Amino acid sequence: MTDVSVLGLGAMGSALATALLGAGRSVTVWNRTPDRAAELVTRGARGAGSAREAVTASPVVIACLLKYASVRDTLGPVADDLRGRTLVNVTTTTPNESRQLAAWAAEFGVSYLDGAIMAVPAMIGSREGQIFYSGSRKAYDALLSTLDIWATSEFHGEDAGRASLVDLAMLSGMYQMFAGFIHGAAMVAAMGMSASEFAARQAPFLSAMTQGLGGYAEVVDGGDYTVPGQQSLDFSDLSHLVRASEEQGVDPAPIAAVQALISRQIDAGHGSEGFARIYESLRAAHP
Ligand code: FVH
Repeated sequence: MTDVSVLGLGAMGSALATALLGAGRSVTVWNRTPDRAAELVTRGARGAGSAREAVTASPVVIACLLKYASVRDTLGPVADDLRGRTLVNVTTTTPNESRQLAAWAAEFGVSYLDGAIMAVPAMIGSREGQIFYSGSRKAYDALLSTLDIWATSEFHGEDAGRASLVDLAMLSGMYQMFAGFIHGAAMVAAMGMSASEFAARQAPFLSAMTQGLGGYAEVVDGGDYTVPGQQSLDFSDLSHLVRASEEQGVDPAPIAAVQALISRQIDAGHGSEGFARIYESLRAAHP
């Protein structure tokens, strides 16, 4: 028996297994493509010849696979072998997929903890990264000293989908920021500014703008978009940004999406209210 089994030795799974070994845990590793286990075995991990062998080698099983389907493909056939063990699934899944995995685990008597990794592999093993967890509180408490080897751990509740929801909401903000930057870079490229020069200007500007998040959050949480001192939707009309993008022959899709949210509220008669009111456009799309 080993302390922990890690299934999936891609970039992240290998980093998790390496950190566990570095902290003195005994680790069994398995990967669909066996070659990827070789380096970890030379570092002291025990290589398993099958997912079943890996699952039965430890009381704690970590799944770090590509996506939901990979988890079902790998663990479905060994469900009975998981009985009585703890499954920590750090594969990125949607909230409902996480809940489905938790329900499936419960059916087979498996204690389930869902993990959402807010770090890149190089950050694993430091407090810099964060991993959100949700699902079994009992499993989280029992495993905390192990989970803390990887990053700063944070428990988000017994609804197994919560960690994933927070993770994906955070990533939504991040990707839209990156897309906004790349859209801006495409606009200024028309006049010969390199993306690197644009990045040097954009980074401190965006960083300063994050100070505004708290103010928007207060308005959204309070639900009153008429609070004085806000930038109104009429003032925030971004048609000129859309036109400027088109003038440069650049697809305005990222900024046009924001403008569509604004227009919907202006058209409904809320132009004098604050920018945060676009929250209502989003809620209307997904009641
Ligand atoms: N890498 C990162 O920065 C991010 C940070 C945030 C969280 N993610 C999530 O972590 C999961 C694993 O990511 P990864 O970086 O390790 O991904 P890969 O290097 O591409 O490795 C994928 C592993 O999954 C195995 N695999 C894929 N499909 C199957 C399957 N049907 N059955 C069994 N195993 C499967 C794959 O095996 P192989 O191709 O080597 O045989 C790799 O071990 C992921 O959810 C990220 O979103 C990482």
